[in-house]
Amino acid sequence: MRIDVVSLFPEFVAQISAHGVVGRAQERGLVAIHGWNPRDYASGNYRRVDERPFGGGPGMVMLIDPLRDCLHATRAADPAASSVVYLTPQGAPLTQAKVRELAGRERLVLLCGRYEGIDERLVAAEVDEELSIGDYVLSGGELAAAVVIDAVARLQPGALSDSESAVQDSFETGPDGLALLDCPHFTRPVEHTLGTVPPVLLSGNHAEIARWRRQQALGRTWLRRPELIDRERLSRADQALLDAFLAESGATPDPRNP
Ligand code: 9WO
Repeated sequence: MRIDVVSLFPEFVAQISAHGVVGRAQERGLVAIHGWNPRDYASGNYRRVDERPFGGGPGMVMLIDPLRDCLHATRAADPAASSVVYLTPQGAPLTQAKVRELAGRERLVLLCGRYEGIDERLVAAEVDEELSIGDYVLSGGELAAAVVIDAVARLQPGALSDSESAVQDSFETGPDGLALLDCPHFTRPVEHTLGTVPPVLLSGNHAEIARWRRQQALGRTWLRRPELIDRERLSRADQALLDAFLAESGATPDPRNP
């Protein structure tokens, strides 16, 4: 997969993506990240990329032409079709389902804005979709682009050392189509002043351990993100696990109506 990043700070995104799973995925040739700077496509002595907004108000707006020439250059650099994704709080929410869809594409162009944003005519003419990583304002799209790159790169076949681990993570969907939060994790020592490890994890009984983890995942999802669970759609076994969890924890049966 090829990912082009259009940004006034392309090296910033490349730097974040040089480590860990994404760095390894690049070394293995599973993803190639290319940075592009619209300033290189700006004209005049000052190489301006921004101007004051029509209608007044604070801040600056990114000019159409340097961005357009830069985007056209990214397109010309590779024959594979590419969709242009603009990272903005006005975009559709990024979900794991969306990440899976993006990860299956041959090419992505991630467009990062700075200042107050990009001239809307450039967005209308060149952007295929707008994505948001959450309801907060950053100082630019670069960190959001790094989030997209990380989420997408780790799904490339061969990116993770244990091919199972991607499937087990929070928000990865199980065979029943249900997305649950992750269960808690523990490592040595067994006894610590902060507490002891749940005995079931030391039992060596893999069926019991799997059951406990499933129960913890169901319970925390129910308590923390009830909107992720449609109780009616749970299997009988899962309903029983959840009921036992709630009985044991003394939690309110329905966090939506406490
Ligand atoms: C600034 C602002 C200030 C007050 C009210 C609303 C506001 N929106 C913005 C804004 O969109 N600024 C952007 C800065 C311009 C485009 C790039 N920037 C950006 C991208 N900030 N935050 C993101 C972003 C991208 C994806 N997901 C979450 C946030």
